[in-house]
Amino acid sequence: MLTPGTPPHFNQPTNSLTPSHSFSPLLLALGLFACAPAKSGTGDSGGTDGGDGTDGTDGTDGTDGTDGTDGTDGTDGTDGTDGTDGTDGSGDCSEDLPETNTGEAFINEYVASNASGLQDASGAYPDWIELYNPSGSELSLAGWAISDDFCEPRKFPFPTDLSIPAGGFIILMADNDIDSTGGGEIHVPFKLSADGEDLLLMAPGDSVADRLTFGVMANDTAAARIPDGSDTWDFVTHGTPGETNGTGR
Ligand SMILES: [Ca+2]
Ligand SMILES: [Ca+2]
Repeated sequence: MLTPGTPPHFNQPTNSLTPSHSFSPLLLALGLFACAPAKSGTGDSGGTDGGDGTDGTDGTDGTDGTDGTDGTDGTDGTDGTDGTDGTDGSGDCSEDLPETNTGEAFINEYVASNASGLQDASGAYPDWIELYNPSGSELSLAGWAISDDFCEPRKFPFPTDLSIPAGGFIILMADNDIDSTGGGEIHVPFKLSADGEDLLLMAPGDSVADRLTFGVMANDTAAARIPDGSDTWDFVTHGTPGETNGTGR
């Protein structure tokens, strides 16, 4: 607390400037300090500029960044499309055929394993099929076909000039050798399996003249309708190719 009329007293540090001048309480309150009064005369010349500072040293390299986090798993793939339906088995193709046979002609006799029976013009022993025409007139086979596969009913379309005599027979060589034409023989593009298979005689259009499915066949044994064209089958050694069944060998 200052007392009016009393010079202010300050506790000065021992190394402070000598108070050879007076202090103004106002200036002190403003934090200003006036030192020696300015003198008259020429001014000192300025000092020379300092030299440029040396460049700072480069900073040290930064430390390597931490490894990134693993990516998230991919989303699951979409489900595959359904497969297409398989084709029908060969056995199911019979359902696509007409239910009844026309009976215009018959698969009358056949051999599926021929070792010493009928010989063809080349001297071979082919499997064979006998067709029978039960009518009293010649039957043209133009537009007809034969097959051992219900799924391929027209595997072998007959030559258009082929016919079966009235009440007669023709023989087909089932040796899968249609290029063999010696002796005027008819060869078809399939053999008969001794383990059994199907036979199909197609009339013109989608008509089925005759059909059958047989099982295991013994060597040199014919399966024959006896009498011709009947529904009764029997087995005959070597059979009667081109002749009425139930007679001959
Ligand atoms: Ca055979
Ligand atoms: Ca016969």
